[in-house]
Amino acid sequence: MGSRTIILTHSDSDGICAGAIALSRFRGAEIFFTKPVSFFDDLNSCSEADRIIITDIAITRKDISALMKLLEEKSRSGEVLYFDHHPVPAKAKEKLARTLAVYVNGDGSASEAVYRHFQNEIPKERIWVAIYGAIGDYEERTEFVESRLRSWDARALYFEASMIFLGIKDREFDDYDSKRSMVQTLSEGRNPSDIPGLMEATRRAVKDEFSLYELVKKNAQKVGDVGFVKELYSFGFRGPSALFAATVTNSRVGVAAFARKNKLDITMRSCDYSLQLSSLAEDAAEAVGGSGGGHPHAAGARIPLEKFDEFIRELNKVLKKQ
Ligand SMILES: [Mn+2]
Repeated sequence: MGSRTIILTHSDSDGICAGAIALSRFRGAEIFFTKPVSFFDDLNSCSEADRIIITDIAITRKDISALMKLLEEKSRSGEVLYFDHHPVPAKAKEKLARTLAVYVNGDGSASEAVYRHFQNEIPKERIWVAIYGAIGDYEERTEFVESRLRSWDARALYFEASMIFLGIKDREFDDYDSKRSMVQTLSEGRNPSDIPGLMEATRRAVKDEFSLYELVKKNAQKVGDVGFVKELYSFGFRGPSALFAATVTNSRVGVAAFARKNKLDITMRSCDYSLQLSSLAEDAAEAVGGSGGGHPHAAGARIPLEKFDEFIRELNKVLKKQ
């Protein structure tokens, strides 16, 4: 019996690529997808693993103490390697660095972090996968990725990368089994364009995105410096919906809102990269009794259903301060 390695990763394109790079290093590892809300349970069910590799999974504020305990417990019975790029309080970061075999949480994509860690133990061409993951998360402008991009035909790499982040928006590839086989393919050094059907799926997704733009153009509204759309289109296109809402209304911030049960799910984007969207989302959401966060250029919030107008007002208020 060999040793058992489990890779827990996010199912977006950065997560898929980060998982594939880890799998290049630990051939035969088992791949599981998770997300922040189910991270605790999924990690908890990783039993009898000699090694657990976690990539691109954020720790939510709410679960932090329980997760810290669980990570500690898991690292007593095996090796835990954790690569992420989502914000974590400094104290927790220090503790994780002391407790886990490897803890990396820095700038850039999770794919970059995993690649940098294993680069001397995997084929040199795996940098392509790191670049695809970085592009998928809008994180290719780091010094490391930019310098590596110069060694290859960047345009060809962008073409391949788009087949991951657009392809998984299509129904044929949005399930965990398809994504798992994508991880496998990438880990073996083959490209997204080698995956049967993915090119056609990408073409469908990009067509959907352009028709979404037309829809947003017809439906977007503007209050102050915020453009928004409500209940437009399906999952997978929230980011573009929000961004187009800003673009077509010529606003600094774009919002896409979707009702989910008794809450409103808010996605926020901006073309103004000097804004810290995550703190805008957090402040405006907390002012109306919700919660928010994310990345500086891609953020979200969840607020009470009837608080949308108030949220937009608060958003304009905090926007004036930035
Ligand atoms: Mn991710």
